[in-house]
Amino acid sequence: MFIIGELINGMYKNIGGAIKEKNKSVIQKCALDQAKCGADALDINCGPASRRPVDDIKWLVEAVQEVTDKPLALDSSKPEVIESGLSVLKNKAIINSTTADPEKLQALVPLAKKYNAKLIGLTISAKGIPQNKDQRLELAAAIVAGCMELDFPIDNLYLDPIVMPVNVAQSQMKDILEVIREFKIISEPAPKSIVGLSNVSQGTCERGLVNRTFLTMACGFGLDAAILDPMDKELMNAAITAELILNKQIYCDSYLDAYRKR
Ligand code: THG
Repeated sequence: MFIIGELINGMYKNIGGAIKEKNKSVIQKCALDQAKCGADALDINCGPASRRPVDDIKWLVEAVQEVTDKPLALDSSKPEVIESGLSVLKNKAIINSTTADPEKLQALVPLAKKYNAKLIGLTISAKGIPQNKDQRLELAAAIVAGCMELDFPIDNLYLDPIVMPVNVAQSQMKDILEVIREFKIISEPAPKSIVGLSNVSQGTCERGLVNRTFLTMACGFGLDAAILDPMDKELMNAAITAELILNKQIYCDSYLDAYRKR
């Protein structure tokens, strides 16, 4: 499982405050803490309150890459913000994200090619969030087609079914899980899959339990990557154990430690 740490996000008070006050050490500690807990990459999101996201993302990228060479996932709905982050990025890049809208694909797929970046494609369009499996697959196929037209390597594409909070869209959870498996049959080579995990537990009382249960189930449907809180040790242990059960890690009594030392 490819883990992208979600904690450098201006929606969190400490990070939002650090962006405002240009307090690098808060950001750098957050980057190092997540890497130490097993994050393979770090999401970078200025948050909804940022007045100057084009400048703020540059500052965040520069602060983070002073302390780690982990890949960075530039998280914004605005292509100009993503491009600004890419322009100063030395580490490997992940673009988070495009939608299935032609304007978005035409802006972001060439950028992903130019910077040799991985690309996350949300199965969403200007018409909104899909309400069933067929709509999700249709949007996924449109993203794959858009990437192929522009010669983007499909194995660098991560499709995201958009995880909804279970207390809002309980009847869609099964569709969201099943579509993760069905993404693989859209093309050869197959696109990969990713979820923003914490969405699933928003507004629930048992956030940790809801997160790790959903992640474990999604692993069974072939999930390749997740944006999550890597500081949640029980969650990370569940992810590692799910991979063990799926025969993606070799069993030994100390498999949790062995994974962390890899
Ligand atoms: N897909 C992709 N990228 C994404 C998402 C996705 N990026 C953003 C988000 N979704 C994933 N990251 C988070 C981060 C935090 C929370 C949810 C998802 C979260 N925050 C607390 C809440 O809302 O209750 C607030 C914390 C605070 O304010 O202190 O749950 O789906 N590709």
